[in-house]
Amino acid sequence: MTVNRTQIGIIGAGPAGLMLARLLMEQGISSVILEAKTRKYVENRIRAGVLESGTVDLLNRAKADYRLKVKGQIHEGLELSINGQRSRIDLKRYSKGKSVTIYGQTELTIDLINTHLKAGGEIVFDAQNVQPNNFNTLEPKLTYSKNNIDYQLDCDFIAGCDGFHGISRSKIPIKDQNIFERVYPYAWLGILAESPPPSNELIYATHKRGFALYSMRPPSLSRSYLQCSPSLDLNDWPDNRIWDELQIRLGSQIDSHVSQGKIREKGVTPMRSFVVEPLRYGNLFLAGDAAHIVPPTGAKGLNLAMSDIQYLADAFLDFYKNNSFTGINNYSDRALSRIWKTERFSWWMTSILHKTKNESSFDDRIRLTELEYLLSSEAAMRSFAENYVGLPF
Ligand code: RFL
Ligand code: PHB
Repeated sequence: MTVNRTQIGIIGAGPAGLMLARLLMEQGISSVILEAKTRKYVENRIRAGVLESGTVDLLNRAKADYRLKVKGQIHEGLELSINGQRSRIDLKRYSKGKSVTIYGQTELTIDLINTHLKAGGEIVFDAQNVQPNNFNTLEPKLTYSKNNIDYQLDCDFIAGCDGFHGISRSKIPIKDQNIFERVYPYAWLGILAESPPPSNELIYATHKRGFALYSMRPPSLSRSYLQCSPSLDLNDWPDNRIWDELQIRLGSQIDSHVSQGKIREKGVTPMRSFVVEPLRYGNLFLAGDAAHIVPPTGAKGLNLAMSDIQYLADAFLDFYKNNSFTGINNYSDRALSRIWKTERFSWWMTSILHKTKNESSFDDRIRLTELEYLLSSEAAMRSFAENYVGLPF
């Protein structure tokens, strides 16, 4: 067994683990990231696309925003389409000048990996059977193997940044996990297509046939989603059917603009709200999707992972620079306060835009009235914009 040592052992090279490693390194704190997948796999995962300004600021702190500054597309508004009628929400106007940046999670991940490796950071890709051990003591250890060699990584703290299906959360005794969960009775069928999007801004649509979303990966790709059944069989959805359905749900007003390019990727994403409390168990700290999931409607998952990481990096900094446990002791409560507000917004936005199969006529009318109120009230628009651009970190 080869034994190494670092200050923070990080499980997972998703946005959370990578950002934590970057922020720590900038402050002279050492870490090693253990990632189960290959670098190629991690860099090709297609996911989020909307960055809050807090996330953009953090990328700047991480010295990983050199491409974002050039390629990120600033959006000052978005559109809501209700049964084909489109209305714009001016995010900038209603959020005191803020906006969101469209930049793929794939690109952000590549930038963080490149920056970290160039700066001399250590990421072990393809690490097998990563196990957090002894995290209830002052001597936590991570064990793993690579190329049939066994390794042990001794550290002061372990950061579980290994996503919803990772190992970290499962190592906390069930009796110590308070779980809050809602599984939605629908999913999203997502596509990435070689076609320019039909609008300069995102379009969130609710329609009798269900929710749809037009998003983009500038300069030339569109990213679109359709509400579907969680058990949808992709074989039943040839490209033509997807384009037809998008056109129906997004409304006749965009028909002439839809360009039906080659679909590069198709996938089904289940919808879930999930929080585990607390985020700390001994010297194991959970962050990002390992600790919580939001349905993607509000575009919050990645951004929420980033605010956790800012709080966690600050907590470790407080410990190493000031010899103080205050940040570490407060991490869970501090992060959960923002997590729950974001859970609420994601749940609300999901609920008002998706039609459920057995929705009563009353529920349907309330949903539409909620949207009508949003579009007709300055107070409601301010509340929406404040949440969509992101609550402060
Ligand atoms: P990740 O990205 O899942 O990374 C976890 C990493 O841990 C590794 N791992 C392990 N490594 C070692 N040992 C183990 N036992 C391991 N188990 C797992 C995994 O391989 C992986 O590399 O979690 P992280 O870092 O917390 O980041 C969270 C975000 O990825 C996620 O919240 C977002 O993608 C959610 N999301 C969106 N968020 C937004 O902010 N804006 C959006 O527009 C947005 N759109 C989306 C989304 C997620 C989607 N899907 C597919 C879930 C759209 C979709 C369709
Ligand atoms: C995306 O571009 O993938 C995207 C945009 C907005 C969302 C979810 C996903 O709410």
